[in-house]
Amino acid sequence: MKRISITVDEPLARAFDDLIAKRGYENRSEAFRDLLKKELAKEALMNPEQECVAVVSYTYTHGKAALSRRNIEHQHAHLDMVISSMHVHATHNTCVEAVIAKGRYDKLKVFCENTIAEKGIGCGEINYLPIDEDEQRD
Ligand code: NI
Repeated sequence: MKRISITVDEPLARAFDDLIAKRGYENRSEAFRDLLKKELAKEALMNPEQECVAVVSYTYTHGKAALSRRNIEHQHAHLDMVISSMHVHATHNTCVEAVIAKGRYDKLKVFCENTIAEKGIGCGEINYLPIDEDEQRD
């Protein structure tokens, strides 16, 4: 660990402390580390070749067999990226699926965006997590 200190104005310090309390951080260092990691992850995704894991999640109406079949076909067509998928029967009418895929950001982005653009998908979200096989950051 390396110690760094920063200076901010009073209103920003208060807002930061409010955020820390609201999110349940134990201290400023933990909160600041998370903010910094989030910015570094965003910066990493500026590189289209960045290796990532993506989590694509979406809802759709139960009983849409054609959509289910298209989703499965789409995943089979991208076996090189899809690691896992999960289906949850959220209500009698709503299904939730989460697909985890790994690969280069530019290729993953196309796969993920096409997944949630499929006709019949309710709401969809994509979360990209840059990964670095060589470096470990805590
Ligand atoms: Ni279901």
